This record gives sequence, structure tokens and C-alpha cells, in this order.
Amino acid sequence: MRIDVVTIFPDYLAPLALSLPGKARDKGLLDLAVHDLRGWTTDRHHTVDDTPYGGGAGMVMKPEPWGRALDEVARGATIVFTTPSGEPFTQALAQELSGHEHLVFACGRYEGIDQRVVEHAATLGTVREISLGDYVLNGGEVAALAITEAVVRLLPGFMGNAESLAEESHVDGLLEYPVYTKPASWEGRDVPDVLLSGDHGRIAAWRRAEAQRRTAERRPDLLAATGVISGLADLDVR
Ligand code: 6GU
Repeated sequence: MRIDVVTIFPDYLAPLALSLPGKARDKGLLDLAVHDLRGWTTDRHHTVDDTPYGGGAGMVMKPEPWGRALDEVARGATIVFTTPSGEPFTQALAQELSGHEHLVFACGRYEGIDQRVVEHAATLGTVREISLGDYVLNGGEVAALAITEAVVRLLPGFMGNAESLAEESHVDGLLEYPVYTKPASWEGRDVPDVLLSGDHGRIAAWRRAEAQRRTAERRPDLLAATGVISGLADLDVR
């Protein structure tokens, strides 16, 4: 997979060279480049924003630098605009994006990017406008980081242990069950007996029940979507 990130704060994306994405690069699964949008400005002050037509607070990112940047790096790509007005980012969307050959993240700052850039991008490749969730960040850089990390760890050959991918939160639509390790007793708190029983059938059943209990308590919206159970009332929740 190839990933290009276009931003006015390339240093913000430095963590991409480390940790999980860094591992993917070392394994040859990922080719990643971070670009400074100001490299596509032509004026002495490297201007990337201007006041909004129609008035209002804040500044809007100008179309010309974005147009030149995307013409150069985004032909044929899936172009992701990170914006709080986008579709919510989910594990399913991460799964989908992990199958794409070339992702380009266009990180907006200020009040957003001139809408004509999004229309232009759609002539170069496939556009997705994606939000991390219902809260406001100063810019799309953190979202690009988060999306990249969620996508790259799904690349075939990235995770040593495919089972840990299959069992984690959100993959089956449920939150993950609680986990324990040694010692069996710590500060007067014991690991649930069933996990020490060696009975794999009982352990699996316990984990399924705990995952459902947790999901009902914390994310009843997810349970409704799985169709397993309609909500808290159907569960024996403490
Ligand atoms: Cl993708 N960008 C910004 N600026 N704020 C956000 C977001 C993205 N997702 C949630 N809040």
C-alpha cells in the first residue's frame, strides 16, 4: 500500500515513521510520504488560507495549493478528506480502506478546505470524507494518524497473529471481553475461576457472555446492530 499525507504541519505526522506504521514500512508492506502543502504555494508568504465568501468566523483553505498538490500526488488514488462533517470512521471502513492500493490524506485546518477542491479531487480519484467522531479537533492531522494506524495493521502480513485480529473489539460487532494474566491472585483480587479451568468450551461461552454484557452496558447501539439482543433489559446485568 502507498500512503501520501498532505498537511501544513508535516511534523505532526512524525509518529507515522514510528511504531505500527513504521513496522509496516520496514516489512515493505507500506510506502509512506508526508508532504507540506506550502510546497505547492507560489507567493512569497506561502499563503494557504483566506477569508470565507459570505462572511463568518475563521479562515478557509485556498483551492490553488490543494489543486496542485492533489494533481501531483493523488491521481488514481482514494483521496481521504479528514473532516468533522465526514462519514464516521469505523472498523468496517478501516477494513475497506486496507484493500485500497493508494490512499491520500488531505488534512484540513482552519474552518475547512474550499469545497471545489473536493469536487476536483473526485475527477482524479475516489473521494471519501471521513470523521473520527462527534467532536471537533483543530485539524485533520490526528485523524489521518488514527485512520492510518487502524488501516495499516490490517494489511495482510502485518500482524504476526491473525487470531488477535479476529478476536478484538468491534471486529464481530461487540466490545472485547475482559482479559487477565498472572498472578492468579493480586491484591486480594482473583482471576475468574473459569479462566483457570482449562475447559475451552466454558471459557469461550464465558467470554461471549462478558462481551455481550459489556456491550449492552457501554454501547447498546452496537448490540442493536448485531441483532443479538435488543438491549440491557434482555441481559442479566449486575
Ligand atoms: Cl477528521 N477533523 C477535525 N478537524 N475534527 C474532527 C475530525 C476530523 N473528526 C472528528 N473531529
